[in-house]
Amino acid sequence: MKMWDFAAAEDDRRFSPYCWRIKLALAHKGLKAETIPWRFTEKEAIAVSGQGMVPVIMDDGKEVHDSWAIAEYLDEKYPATPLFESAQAKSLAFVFKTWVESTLHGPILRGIVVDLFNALHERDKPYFRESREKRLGKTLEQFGADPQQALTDLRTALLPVRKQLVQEPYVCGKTPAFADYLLFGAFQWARAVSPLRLLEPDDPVYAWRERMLDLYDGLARKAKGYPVWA
Ligand SMILES: N[C@@H](CCC(=O)N[C@@H](CS)C(=O)NCC(=O)O)C(=O)O
Repeated sequence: MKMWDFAAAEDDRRFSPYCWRIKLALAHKGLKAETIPWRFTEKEAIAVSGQGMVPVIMDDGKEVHDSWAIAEYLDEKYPATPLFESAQAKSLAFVFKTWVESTLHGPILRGIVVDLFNALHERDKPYFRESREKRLGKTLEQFGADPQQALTDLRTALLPVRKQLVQEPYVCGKTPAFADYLLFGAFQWARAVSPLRLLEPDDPVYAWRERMLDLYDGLARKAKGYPVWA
């Protein structure tokens, strides 16, 4: 299996939250993929997918893109160790995915946007600045002007997750599954490019993130990033 995976200036600094979900999902199933470093300005490399975003996977000659579609595909093709235990769990995970993207990605990006920009490959910087400033309606620096407020917003928004994590070790209960990977991707995005301390050590979400970093022989902890919570 091959997977196109977003890289920063260095090939081994992999930061995409959507790609991290899939790397954890593959490890969950004991599947291996060759990850190919990809950048914003390399759209032709994934032209086979008919769109311009990663993750994209190629498995047995079949192309699949979009992290949710890839998770569904993996559970269909490799049903052992499911990412979704039931149809009900999958529906709830879909709601959770939307919550992570609409409620958590924003404050995290406000906290790390300038570090993220600085970490990008030089070739990607003009594209990122132009496309994001158009989308945000302000400069990256204006958007990221108040990282402390971003942290407050993020930690407040994490309340529902925190309530779960004082009861059980994972979002999905006793063992991790796709909803954990959805949430963890957001933290791994920040860790790859920014020293900003997103969580305090007394936060149950912090302890969960430590467990997630250790999963699958430390897959996420071994990845290049900042040891901000050390
Ligand atoms: N809905 C997609 C979103 C993927 C996505 O936004 N990928 C970003 C990387 S984090 C991307 O490839 N962006 C390319 C661009 O903005 O041109 C998924 O879940 O896979």
